[in-house]
Amino acid sequence: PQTIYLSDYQPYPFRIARVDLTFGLAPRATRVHSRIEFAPNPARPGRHDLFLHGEKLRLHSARIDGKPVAAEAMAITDEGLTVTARALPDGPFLWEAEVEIDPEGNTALEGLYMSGGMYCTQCEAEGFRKITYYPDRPDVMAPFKVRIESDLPVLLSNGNPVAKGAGWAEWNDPWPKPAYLFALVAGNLVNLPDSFTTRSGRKVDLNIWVRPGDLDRCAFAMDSLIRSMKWDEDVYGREYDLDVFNIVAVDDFNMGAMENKGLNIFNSKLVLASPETATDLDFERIEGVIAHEYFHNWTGNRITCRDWFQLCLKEGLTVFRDQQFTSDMRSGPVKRIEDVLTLRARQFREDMGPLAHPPRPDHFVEINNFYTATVYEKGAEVIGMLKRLVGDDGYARALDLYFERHDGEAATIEDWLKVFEDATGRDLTQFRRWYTDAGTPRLTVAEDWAPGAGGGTFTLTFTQVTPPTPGQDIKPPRVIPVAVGLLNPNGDEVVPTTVLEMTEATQSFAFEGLASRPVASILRGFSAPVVLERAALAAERAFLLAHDTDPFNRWEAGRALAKDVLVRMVTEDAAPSEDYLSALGRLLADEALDPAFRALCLRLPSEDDLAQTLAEAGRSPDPDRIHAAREDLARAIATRFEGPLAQTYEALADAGPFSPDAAAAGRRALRVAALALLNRIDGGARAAALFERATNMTESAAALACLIEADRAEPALAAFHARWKENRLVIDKWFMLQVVHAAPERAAEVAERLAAHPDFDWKNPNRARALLGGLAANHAGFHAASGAAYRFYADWLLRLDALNPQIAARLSTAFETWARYDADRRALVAAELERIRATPGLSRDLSEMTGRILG
Ligand code: BAL
Ligand code: ZN
Repeated sequence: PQTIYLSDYQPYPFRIARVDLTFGLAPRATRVHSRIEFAPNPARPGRHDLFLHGEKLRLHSARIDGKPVAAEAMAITDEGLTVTARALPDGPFLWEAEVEIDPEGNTALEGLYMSGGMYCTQCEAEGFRKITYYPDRPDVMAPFKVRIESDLPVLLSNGNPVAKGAGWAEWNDPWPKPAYLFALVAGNLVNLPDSFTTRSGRKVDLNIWVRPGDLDRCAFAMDSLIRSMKWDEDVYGREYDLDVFNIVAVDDFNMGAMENKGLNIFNSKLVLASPETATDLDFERIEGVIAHEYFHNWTGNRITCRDWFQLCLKEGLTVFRDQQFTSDMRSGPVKRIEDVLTLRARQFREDMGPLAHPPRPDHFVEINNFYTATVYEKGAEVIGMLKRLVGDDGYARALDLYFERHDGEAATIEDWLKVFEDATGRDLTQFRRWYTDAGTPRLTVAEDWAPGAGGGTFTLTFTQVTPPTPGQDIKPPRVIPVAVGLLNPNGDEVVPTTVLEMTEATQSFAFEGLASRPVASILRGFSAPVVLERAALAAERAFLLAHDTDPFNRWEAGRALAKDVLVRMVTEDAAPSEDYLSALGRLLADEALDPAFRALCLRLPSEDDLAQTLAEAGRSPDPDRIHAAREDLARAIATRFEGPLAQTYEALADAGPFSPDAAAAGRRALRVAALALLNRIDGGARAAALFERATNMTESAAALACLIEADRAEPALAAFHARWKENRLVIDKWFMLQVVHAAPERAAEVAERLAAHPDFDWKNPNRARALLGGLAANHAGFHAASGAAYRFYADWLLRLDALNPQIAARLSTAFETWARYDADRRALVAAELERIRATPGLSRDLSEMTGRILG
């Protein structure tokens, strides 16, 4: 397959003044009639062939200015259609084509496809070319008019409704957009209506469209949408720009959701929620993703990307904005900790393996393989650093300038950085490396204390090194904002948070006039996405856990203690340290702390995180020992603190009506965290009782997970299945929990048994992800020495690839860490990856991924 390079970018030779599409919907033979008004693009002078992308299309007719295009003037390949320049008029011309497509046969869920009897589209990144011939690239923007002909009752597309009648509807989207934002939905749907009046007085009709049985689970998503619209006005001054905003929930969807102009399409998992069916985490994700897709209206749609290399321009910024929104809606510190946990679990893991790439890659084979944690989460971190460096006012000025200067355009990372330079006067040449260089910098710190008559001087010396990543051996130093605060030995803050700007490979920063040697709190709020290597004593970490005024670093100190303990348990058979246990005990007893924060402190580092830490220290991680050590530590905590944990668990029993708000969710999080620890010593007794009584899914799922771990879940699993068999989203949880919490030695066998279950509808991406993603998340189970899980997983990747390459390629990242492990495991994984790679007919998606993972 062909590699596409950023350096090859050239503007498209034509502009489009307007697009008119008519769809005659039929499951196996949908007719798409297109009328596209082209004109030469002055940015590409001279005469050019007309190239239109198109895949899996049956062309019935093609005309230019009303005349059929002669066969000899047109060439059609698997990728598209070319009309020779000689056959084109000099100036503007009208292209008309009629094609036929097969939505029902479209199992890749890209382009126009069917899900449970409804028509739906997914065009990002390159799905529109499966709908009709078109320059399917984000820098070609045009207003679209759409007519849909179908007997289905609800017919939706982008923009505003124009007219409708029996069997047809017309939509007009006045805002020029790239084809990836096109959407069409047709189905037997019902809606939850509401409205929002923008600050300039535009009344916007809001609708969430779902299948008839799902209407009672849309209220939280609607509430989240209204809060998002208000927040974007209040915080970014961004107003909505159409008369309607529609959201549709669909069961079969490759992504989480999609920001199509005026018609967002969502995986039903990220819309539907009720206390009985959705966990608190589901509620939080729904709120965040509804906001994310809505925020794209300005950061993504009004200002889009020039080419797909610029994906993080819209995704990094929109993730950053949705993180800010969640912080404002909930708890800022808790959100920051959750985001860093995700970043480390997904992006650091990616950055330290064979799939490492910069937030702005410079080449790809299949763009769908670059919807990654690096583009999204690291892209957001980079914006957080920019904001820290230029300050809140500078950030606000830069964003205003960005919206003013680039509205209606397809922009680049260079454009983005230029608005910051112009708005703040700062030179961002060095900062740009965060976008172009892959890899996670490692920051080591040395401390020096020099007492003096007029007060002592405390010096921090930092050294940054970024390990090589594929294709990038040399990494020049980056700008790293390091937020630091100093505490005196009593725990009082003597130097408040100060941002040190590191620009060199090694650099020192001195704090003078201090009465006594301070304790440094470094990288407060996780001010840069780096690995901080600090040889701190356990007592110092315990001190920070008790006294740090920065909540993130307080949590981080506890995390570092837990990790140190676990690493020593794995490598030296050490017992859990007293420093850690007593610090944890104090924290558990501190009623002044937010329960959500305490819940996060009780959560032990994951097995994958420990494996990564050991690998970085040059040791080959043993998944069984890691699993055993983590279990031992959990048991030791439960034994030591049985009384306080039991008291916490009882005291936090839900009283009164359910609320999905952050405070109530935090109390449930702490309660189930206590339960998970106690489960190690009560044989599942509390979980069994809770499972019977639980009135919300957070507790119900937590109890079920505990029962599976205690190996007494059979009746509960049967009851859960019987109760929820009609609810696909809840049954996804039933599949996932069984695999994630299976004993490692049985994980592959459990997955195999579940794959044979009649409810394992593997063509549904959520179901496939529940089972296979669940297996990959069971660290010791996935890496069982027998290789059974590797084999099972590879078999399913191949099976899925034939149907839905995007899903198979995404799931293949489970193998990205293979080089960490011992020679036997490496040989087993390599054999599976080679087997996949050698399979005839493999998709471009999976073949690129297996090639990159193998290296
Ligand atoms: N643009 C793809 C889905 C999302 O990031 O919102
Ligand atoms: Zn997005």
